[in-house]
Amino acid sequence: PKLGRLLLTGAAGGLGRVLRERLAPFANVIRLSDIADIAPATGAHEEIVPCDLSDKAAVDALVAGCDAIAHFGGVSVERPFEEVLEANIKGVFNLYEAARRHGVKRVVFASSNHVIGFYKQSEHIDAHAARRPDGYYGLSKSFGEDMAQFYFDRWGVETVSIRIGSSFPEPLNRRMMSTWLSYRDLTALIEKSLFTPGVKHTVVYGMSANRDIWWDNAAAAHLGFVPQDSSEVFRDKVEAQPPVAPTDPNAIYQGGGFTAQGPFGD
Ligand code: NAI
Ligand code: 15L
Repeated sequence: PKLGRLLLTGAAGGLGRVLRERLAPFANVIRLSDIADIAPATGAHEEIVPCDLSDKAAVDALVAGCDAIAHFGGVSVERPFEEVLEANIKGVFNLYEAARRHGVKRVVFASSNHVIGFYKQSEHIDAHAARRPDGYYGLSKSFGEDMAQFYFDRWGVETVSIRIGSSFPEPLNRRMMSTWLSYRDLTALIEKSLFTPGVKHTVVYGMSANRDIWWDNAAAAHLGFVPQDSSEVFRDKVEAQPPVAPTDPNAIYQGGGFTAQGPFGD
């Protein structure tokens, strides 16, 4: 299957720059959007539409004419609430409201492990575990998942919320040996998320086939996502790093150091 026009928000970001190339085969046209500068279009299959996600009218115009949305834009780390509010909370409302108005049927939402970051690394959870956000950023992703559920229940807009672990070229530390998601597996998961029929609102953990995992994807089995990569090939390199103290949040919590951010501004 192939979409007519796919909107990618966050196109100037770390993942956006990767997905710009990798999602291109899934649509005739990929509309690339960000508040930051985006490299110029490389051909007729790309459209560049700058947009601030907190600007409702601009997001409405951005979404018009799109068949599906891969929502990767917004604040991607822990920040003061007021920043998270604009980009992620108002932003996700503006996006879903535009999706409803323009009849967009499918959203892939870049949620995060920080929705459940206060679980211990010794705990194993599935998508139905009560959320335990580890900061304002995690709270905004939790809100985004609720927004997705509401827009499905009320308006039939379907979403796959991918609780991405750590998607980088390689795992950067011991915690990421468990949370790592390769770009290849991320791309495959987005493909499943865009094209699997009847997903309603599905929550899936975005992780590769790592050795020591904390998350159970049984509730998302209908996606048929089977990761191909594993952090294991980087083990020697990661374990050459200095050890992490057992009292360090990076060794205790699934959300690692995000659990120990803030307070901001006092
Ligand atoms: P990033 O920070 O590199 O990219 C996010 C992009 O969103 C940036 O280019 C930024 O300019 C844009 N943005 C920020 N505020 C905006 C606004 N008000 N309007 C429009 N655009 C705005 O982050 P990255 O790593 O590429 O992550 C992409 C998405 O995936 C984010 O939503 C992040 O929360 C999520 N994610 C990423 C993970 C990872 O391991 N890379 C892990 C979990 C979630
Ligand atoms: C995230 O949600 C962030 O966007 C990313 O930069 C990483 O910090 C990742 O989580 C992680 O937990 O490793």
